[in-house]
Amino acid sequence: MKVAVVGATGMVGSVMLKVLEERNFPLTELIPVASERSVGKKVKFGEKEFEIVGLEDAVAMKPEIAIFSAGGDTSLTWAPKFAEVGTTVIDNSSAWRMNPENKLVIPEINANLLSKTDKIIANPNCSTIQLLMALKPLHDKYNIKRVVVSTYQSITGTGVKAVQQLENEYSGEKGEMAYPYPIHRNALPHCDVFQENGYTKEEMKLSNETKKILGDDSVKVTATAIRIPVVGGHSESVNIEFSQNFDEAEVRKLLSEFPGITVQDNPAVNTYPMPIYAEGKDDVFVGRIRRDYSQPNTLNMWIVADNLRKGAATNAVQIAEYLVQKELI
Ligand code: A2P
Ligand code: 11C
Repeated sequence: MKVAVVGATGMVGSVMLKVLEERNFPLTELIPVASERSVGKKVKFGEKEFEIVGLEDAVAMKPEIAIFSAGGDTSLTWAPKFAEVGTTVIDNSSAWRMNPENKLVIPEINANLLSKTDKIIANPNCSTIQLLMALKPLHDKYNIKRVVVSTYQSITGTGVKAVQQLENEYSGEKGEMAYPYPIHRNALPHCDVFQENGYTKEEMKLSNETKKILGDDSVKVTATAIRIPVVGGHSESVNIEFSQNFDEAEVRKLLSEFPGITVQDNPAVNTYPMPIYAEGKDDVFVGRIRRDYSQPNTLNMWIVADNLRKGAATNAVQIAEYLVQKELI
């Protein structure tokens, strides 16, 4: 497989390279792509170095797969150009996610929807992926009516500029601000831009993408997304109301058996998921599983995952693996 990684120098793109290498993706040629600023520079992949090329040249090289993480505008303009030359694009931006023509895929949940005709496949938002991994087995069994989720999101979701802002604040240096306020010793109830309805775009992604991935518009989600000064991953406090009663032991079993989930839940010895341990791992970690005693048929839990891994790069590479395995390329 000839594979292009668009945004190869970025926060997610560099993890994509790492994940492709770690998982021994059947790659015959790597085409790292970035902006004109980076063309000619080199990136390391395994023992080799590859030269970064521009988008025009990358299209001309007709890769079988292009994995994009270079922002929505780049995806909107360039994904169709790759698709035209026969490349299958897996896009990590929000550009194509809610377009009815494009599949929104978490391989453990709905990769079966994919066919040879899907030329631009969307990777969901990071906070959606980890939420849905935990919701899917429970929805199948008990039918979810409503979810209330509050997120505690890593600054790596914003990109390099945010990581730099936090480092500057630690060291007392002045520099460019990624956020409107300091992030060190702070919590910002503000991820992505505000919309007319008073929610942020990040909060609405959690609601809209959930319905599309579950293929069920009846599942209601209301979200509050918070940015905190953490780098290892996103955390989510989740309250789930089912349309029927559930068995707590069965919930634990369903979660433990779902591929890609690790249950970490033993309050007696202070075992619960935390971003400091999720960092660099591909799994989604679930803990603090307990009945909500304030109303019937309702469950609380805490979900943590590395937003750059399962929330972005790993999920995209898993989609690519599925396409190869099922000979859909
Ligand atoms: P570059 O490093 O040349 O700017 P992040 O999300 O960490 O900010 O990274 C964004 C990624 O997208 C980088 O690899 C960046 O390349 C790339 N990128 C940004 N704008 C473009 C563009 N117009 N064309 C191609 N790649 C782009
Ligand atoms: C964040 N979820 O942490 C974002 C980052 O739609 O892919 C990724 C934005 C997206 O702020």
